[in-house]
Amino acid sequence: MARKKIALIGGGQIGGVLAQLIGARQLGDVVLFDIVEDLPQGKTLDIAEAAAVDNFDVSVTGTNNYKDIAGSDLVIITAGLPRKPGMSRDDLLSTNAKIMKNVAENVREFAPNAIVIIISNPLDAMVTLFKKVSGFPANRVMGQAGVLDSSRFATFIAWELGVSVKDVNAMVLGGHGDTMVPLIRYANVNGIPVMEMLERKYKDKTKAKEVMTAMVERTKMAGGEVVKLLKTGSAFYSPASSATAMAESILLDEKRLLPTCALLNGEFGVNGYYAGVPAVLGANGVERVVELSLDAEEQSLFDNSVNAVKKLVEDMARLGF
Ligand code: TXD
Repeated sequence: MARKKIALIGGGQIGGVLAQLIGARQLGDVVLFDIVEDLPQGKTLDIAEAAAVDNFDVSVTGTNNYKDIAGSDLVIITAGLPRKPGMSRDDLLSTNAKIMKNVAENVREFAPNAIVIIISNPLDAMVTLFKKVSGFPANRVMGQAGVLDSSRFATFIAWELGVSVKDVNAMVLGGHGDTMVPLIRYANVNGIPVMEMLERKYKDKTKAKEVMTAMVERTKMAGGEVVKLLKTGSAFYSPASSATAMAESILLDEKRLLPTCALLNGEFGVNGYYAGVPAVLGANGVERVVELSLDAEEQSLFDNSVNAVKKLVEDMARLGF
């Protein structure tokens, strides 16, 4: 079987870690593209020179020419500006929409059969724009946000309960903005509801609720917390890991059920918009969206989050995209 080919569009912070992770895991040959001259060549030379130590022999190369992404099975897009302290993701809309339109035109031309994972912010709008410009079918266009947001939620739960994060299952749905929806009722540690563990720990239902609310709020603001500390950009290790998990599920046809920014076609009561929902990822990309029952409060939080996505898409249309 021929090796898979993975193109990474954007050779900045996340793109660099992605090239390293995907190379080291030998998921396929990696081509890192950026408009900045020499940057992707330099990063990939550095990564390729670690191959002898890390024992991988896929090729990891850099380019400023879209022709080199031809024949890619998977394209992961991080092109665009990251946030600076005090900025919301939505503040990036006009700059990154311009970049995404250009990227989508080139991916459509040079890698027309690829499955595409978008990471650039504001995520839900960028995925919507890529889908519109590329004309690719919905199963081949998705965004990464939920795997990261869920991983952040799971981390805070593990720290709070003093258990390994490996045993925590937690999921965040909705848009990748401040209205995202961490699902409290479904969060568990190897099947044991997190709320029950908190109630036993504190022997007090009100206190348990307060602790959970604090974790939910920290999850929603977790991106901003990192931006504030880094000062010059946003999180990059964890977004790259999260997209790599999605890439692996697609390239190895694992059919993992991962929170994914996918196009909704009536699921969860939403039609024609992208939002974070559980989806099965395999060789055909988003193979299906998995519905689950939400109670009245969860549904209203989800609707609120989807409304934020709708507003963002309207703002983008007003800007001419
Ligand atoms: O979970 C998530 N979805 C995210 C998303 C979590 C954290 C950050 N997320 C967003 O990813 C962030 O807000 C940004 O919009 C993207 C990329 O973040 P990164 O930290 O990697 O930004 P960098 O280091 O600035 O890299 C962006 C690169 C940089 O090298 C530019 O030269 C390049 O994008 N760039 C372009 N590449 C190709 N084509 C065009 N037109 C272009 N313009 C800039």
